[in-house]
Amino acid sequence: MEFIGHLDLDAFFARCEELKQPELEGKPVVVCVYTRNSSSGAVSTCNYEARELGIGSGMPLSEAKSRANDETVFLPVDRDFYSRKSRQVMDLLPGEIHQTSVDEAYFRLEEQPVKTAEKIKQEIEEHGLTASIGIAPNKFVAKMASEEDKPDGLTFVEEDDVEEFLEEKPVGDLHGVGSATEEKLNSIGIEDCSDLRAADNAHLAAEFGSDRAASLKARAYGRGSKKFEETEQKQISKIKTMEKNSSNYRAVRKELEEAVEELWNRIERKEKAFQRVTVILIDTDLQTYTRSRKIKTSDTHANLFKEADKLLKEFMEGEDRVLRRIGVRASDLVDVKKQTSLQKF
Ligand code: TTP
Ligand code: MG
Repeated sequence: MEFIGHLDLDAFFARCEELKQPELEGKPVVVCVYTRNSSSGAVSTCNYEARELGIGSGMPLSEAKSRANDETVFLPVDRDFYSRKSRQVMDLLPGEIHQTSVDEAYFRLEEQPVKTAEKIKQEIEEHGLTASIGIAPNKFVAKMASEEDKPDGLTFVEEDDVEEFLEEKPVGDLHGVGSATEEKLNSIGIEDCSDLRAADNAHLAAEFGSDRAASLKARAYGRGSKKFEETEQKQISKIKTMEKNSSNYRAVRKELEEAVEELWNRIERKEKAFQRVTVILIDTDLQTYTRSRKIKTSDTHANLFKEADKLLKEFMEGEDRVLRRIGVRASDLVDVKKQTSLQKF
């Protein structure tokens, strides 16, 4: 049975700031988008300590300041840092992922979904972050499940439990139900999913049209798509923990070979060619290093390994690091079919 996982990092930007400045931990931290100067703007996000003071995403800075205590720290967003952390986390997810924002992604889970998700959470913690993961038979229930037990949550909703999981959820929590639909539903006495299930079909259809009425009902029962959006994937990576920590090029190269092998399987299945190869190296202090090179469009396993190996060698010659994890990324992907037709010209 295949499940969908949905990952959402906890208080993401704020947690990143705590990682940059560990002395902030324990204090309320508010990350802000400033408009003109340090007195006007809005809250992007804040940590859980700040949420206890009633501060939250989207709040005007002036209001956040009025709720803050002496310990509260206000900081500007540092998108580059967050993107780097995000990349590290997304690389930990298995297989093809559908990333929907800097801190959210869907991924597939097959055998032992809970165990796999626990392992992913653990690996994320090694990067100093915590995540909430929802597992369900489809995407929209998975997303709701990841919200269920934030922060640091793991919620598994099996097929047979979907209806019960949704029963008392307000209709506004359902994917595809915006505030206008929510208001309209509320105005005819439909507050939660069990109300929506019980609603008279003709009545619903009269309000929303028959297609929309049917899709709302389906949502109330937890029926939804498993399909990953057909967004064009621009990169694929594979990172693995090595059998043993090592600073020896030969030993690391063997591990790299395995990572390349796994990555190659996925690239080949997708019929992609790549134009950039990156190696990702994580040492025993969990520092991440990347070495990357743009190459001529290529679609062979041999080239992928050759380029990755070169990058690894250069890194190992230049840096004396004991490595713990190793990864490889192929990016600037193009369709093999398109590429060959281009070459004809
Ligand atoms: P969220 O996942 O919504 O928020 P979060 O990760 O901070 O907190 P939670 O533990 O509830 O998941 O959004 C991810 C990041 O997007 C967040 O860290 C900051 C940014 N963001 C904004 O800039 N403005 C907003 O209004 C929201 C909601 C988020
Ligand atoms: Mg989040």
